[in-house]
Amino acid sequence: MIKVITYGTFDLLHLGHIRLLERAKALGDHLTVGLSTDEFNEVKGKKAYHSYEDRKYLLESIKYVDEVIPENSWEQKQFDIDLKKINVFVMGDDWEGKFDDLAKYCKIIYLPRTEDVSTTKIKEDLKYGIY
Ligand code: C2G
Repeated sequence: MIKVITYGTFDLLHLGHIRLLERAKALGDHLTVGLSTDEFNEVKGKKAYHSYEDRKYLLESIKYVDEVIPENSWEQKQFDIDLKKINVFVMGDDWEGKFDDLAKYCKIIYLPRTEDVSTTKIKEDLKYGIY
């Protein structure tokens, strides 16, 4: 069984998130998502609209997602990969190169981001009535 993992905040779930999860799952048989906790989002300089519990519930409702675990730190990835015997680590290519150090533990794949959609863009468009 090929096990895949990816990480993120996945706030205001949108097409870009779903397409990332779909492509990540297609790379194996099992997809784990490391979901940024509200506390870790502070470290990342992000404030999610939905709580961790709600973002977790939403992700668990997606057919491509097999498991959701908390992402509490930048450093946990190697331990998650080791503990869960992950074969493939996937991120959108806005992270291109940033996690290459994990190549000693598993395959690293950066997937092209989906154009013209982001949580930030959704918030901005709603704020200025652009929709
Ligand atoms: N994504 C995408 N296309 C978009 C928007 C996002 O492919 N239009 C991808 C991102 O590249 C990322 C995933 O969807 O792989 C989740 O996006 P975010 O929730 O913004 O993740 P981020 O805050 O970048 O957290 O340790 C890693 C971090 O937790 C990543």
